[in-house]
Amino acid sequence: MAELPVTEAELIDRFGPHLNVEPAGGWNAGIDFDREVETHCCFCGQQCGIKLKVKDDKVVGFEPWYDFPFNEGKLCPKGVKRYLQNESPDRLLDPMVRDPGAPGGFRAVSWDEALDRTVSEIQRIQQAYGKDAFALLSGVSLSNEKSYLIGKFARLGLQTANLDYNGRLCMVSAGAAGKRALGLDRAANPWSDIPLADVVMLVGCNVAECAPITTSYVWRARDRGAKLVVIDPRVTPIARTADLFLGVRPGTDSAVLGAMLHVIIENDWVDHEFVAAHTVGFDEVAQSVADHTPEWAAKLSGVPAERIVEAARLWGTSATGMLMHARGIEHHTKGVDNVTACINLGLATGKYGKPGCGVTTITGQGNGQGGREQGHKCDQLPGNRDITNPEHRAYIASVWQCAVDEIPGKGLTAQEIMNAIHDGEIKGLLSICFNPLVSLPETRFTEEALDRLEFYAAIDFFLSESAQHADVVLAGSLHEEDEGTATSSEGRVCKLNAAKAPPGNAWLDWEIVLDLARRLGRERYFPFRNTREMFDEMRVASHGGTADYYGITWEQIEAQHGVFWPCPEIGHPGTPRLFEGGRFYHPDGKAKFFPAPYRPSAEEVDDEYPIWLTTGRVISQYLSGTQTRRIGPLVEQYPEPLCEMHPRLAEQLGVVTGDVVRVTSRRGSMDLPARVVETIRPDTVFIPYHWPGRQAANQLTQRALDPISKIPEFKVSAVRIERTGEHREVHDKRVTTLHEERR
Ligand SMILES: Nc1nc2c(c(=O)[nH]1)N[C@H]1C(S)=C(S)[C@@H](COP(=O)(O)OP(=O)(O)OC[C@H]3O[C@@H](n4cnc5c(=O)[nH]c(N)nc54)[C@H](O)[C@@H]3O)O[C@H]1N2
Ligand SMILES: Nc1nc2c(c(=O)[nH]1)N[C@H]1C(S)=C(S)[C@@H](COP(=O)(O)OP(=O)(O)OC[C@H]3O[C@@H](n4cnc5c(=O)[nH]c(N)nc54)[C@H](O)[C@@H]3O)O[C@H]1N2
Ligand code: SF4
Ligand SMILES: [Mo]
Repeated sequence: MAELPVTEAELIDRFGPHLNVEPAGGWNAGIDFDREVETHCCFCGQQCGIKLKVKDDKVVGFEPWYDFPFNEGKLCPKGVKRYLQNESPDRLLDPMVRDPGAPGGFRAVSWDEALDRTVSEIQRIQQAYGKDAFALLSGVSLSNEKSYLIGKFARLGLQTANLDYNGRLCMVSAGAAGKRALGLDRAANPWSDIPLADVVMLVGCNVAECAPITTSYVWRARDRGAKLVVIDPRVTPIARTADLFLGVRPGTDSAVLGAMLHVIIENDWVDHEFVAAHTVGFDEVAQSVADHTPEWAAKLSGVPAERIVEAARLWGTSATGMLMHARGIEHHTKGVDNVTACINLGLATGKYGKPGCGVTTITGQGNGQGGREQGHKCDQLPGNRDITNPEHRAYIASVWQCAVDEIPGKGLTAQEIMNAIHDGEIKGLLSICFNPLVSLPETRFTEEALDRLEFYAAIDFFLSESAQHADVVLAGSLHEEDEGTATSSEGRVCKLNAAKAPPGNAWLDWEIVLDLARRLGRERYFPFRNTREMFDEMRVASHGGTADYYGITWEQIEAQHGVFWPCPEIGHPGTPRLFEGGRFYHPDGKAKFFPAPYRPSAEEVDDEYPIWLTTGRVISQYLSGTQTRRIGPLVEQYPEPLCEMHPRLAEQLGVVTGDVVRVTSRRGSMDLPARVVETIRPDTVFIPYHWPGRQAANQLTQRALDPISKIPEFKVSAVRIERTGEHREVHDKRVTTLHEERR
């Protein structure tokens, strides 16, 4: 392979997250602080342990927390710089109401005015149009306790069915497939299993940039001689060190994964004993891939048939193996099928419930795992219970001490809520920890919808792009200002500790929610005085559900450096590895195969829109960027979106790095500089999505949803690209690093 640019992520990939190298004089050199607080990173689902240094009720720095076993002091650039968001001049210090006459369009008001206004609008809208005409959109950067509180607040405070969360854009395909096949939705393994695998297969996950600490686990496996297989349209940093790379065309994974199963069956690499003892439905799945030959899959996916056969051989013949996937295969109208195809590979070869064996999603947001278990979703009650199941409803009603029929039924999912707002069926919205204007597909549609709301209130600590469309903005709390728990990608429940109090007139998020409940006259359901009391009720509410937290105490979490759920009794040590002994979580103890044959994506390329677009992330920016676009050193590293394209496509278009191109889909168009790289398929371009407005990748994406999980198809759009004639220096540290390297 040709010499490739050296990126920050690649450095991490080569040397391990290297920022735990203690500077001369020690971490504390030059930083004056009063105390250190052991807590976790506010960003991704790795939930790295970190110590925050505090001086005069301000977070002034950090120090690696070497004793926390998951990351052993390692941090990625976002973790290192997170403390800088604390003193941002943009921090909201007061509640605000829209006032076109005021500078910035908002005027600071008292909490009484902001909350009374919000409650009177909720009541007006619900009286005029029905309870469900007021919706709540939430997010899983929130702790388990807040997720639990929001779920209960929607059902018993607002009394609306229409509650959903930003994990709908993230984890739901994996969750639905896991629950359906295995009876439980959690990573199958602790990460300490990765180094025990003989083959590590990474499918649609940019580990080095999006789950950076996972890199060191993969490398430890490789140091033991494990083979690394990567399936991705881009040669991501970790893929550059792979033994086998399958450069799949976006949207064709189920063809490739199905063909791998076809090869495994053809060569009889199936673990018949495991399949017979612990699964049902294998024959139907075998039938469904009978025509998925490697040659057929090669035509669709552009991956040479030999590589598909080789990947199948590595997976099918090695004694141990871990398959890890993320949004690359989940952000599709067949996201659930893609995950199911991965699970089928694991079940067919008996790679579950043993050291170094498992098929596992890598969660995204900080509490992407815990937040999807505590009754935060439109179809769910705490403990990952089903809101339509009468027994589950009765149990939760007993915990909440309400009548069963006080709990509303299943509501709309996040994108469906936005569609209903656009249609005028939902008239009011409260959002917390969600920036839909940047993160939902088809930006123009979302903006139209937000402007049609009769009333919109947002709880945030920054005036996000969505909050700019709100009538009332409620100044909430940063991660480091509250305590609670969050559950990492591994399924490890971690303890978050408060480092400081919210500044100015900002409140803790949960104080805002409790006050709204009180003003709505529903305080009898919300007697909580602190986070601990919410945690304790949540434990009981989760008891007997598949996501059982009952036995977990804060003290045990701190003593053990995290507890893996399920943990059904006090004194139980937790469950790091799931499915041991081939025991799955369906009533019969067996896993279920489901057919997942290939079907096309919602949109195909044609003469007018001949190029595939896929979207995703870069290491230094986080999600809709509200936080990381306010942290100088991270902005400097990757200040604006760039359109990654292969030299062959660039040549066809007559484009070099820095030339501004116009990328147009059936939804809209955007202008942005090209970045020419050899690390992407020539028929595909990649745009990171962390920016708003005219820089938003979601101007181009579509609202097509997976029929089961209702996740949008962020990973496949058809576009055309033209030069605009403009050229700009692109300020991408990675490109600069390349020049410096070559000098
Ligand atoms: N730096 C950073 N880290 C993050 C985040 C962040 O915003 N920034 N966000 C966090 C969150 S919430 C999430 S969900 C995770 C996401 O983590 P990932 O899923 O790893 O990240 P993405 O960039 O969305 O997509 C991953 C890869 O999928 C590939 N891909 C695109 N289309 C396809 C396809 O059709 N098939 C296959 N096989 N691959 C495809 C892309 O090329 C990309 O390399 O990251 C978490 N960590
Ligand atoms: N095109 C494209 N679009 C995508 C994706 C993609 O790959 N491509 N990925 C999707 C994925 S996986 C995800 S997870 C979504 C994420 O999409 P969002 O959830 O909309 O993104 P965030 O940036 O996390 O927005 C959260 C908002 O909550 C605020 N916030 C953060 N923490 C807290 C807190 O503790 N309390 C309060 N009150 N507010 C808080 C932040 O300031 C921010 O304004 O985007 C999705 N959109
Ligand atoms: S963003 Fe993720 S990998 Fe980076 S330090 Fe935070 S938790 Fe760790
Ligand atoms: Mo995500």
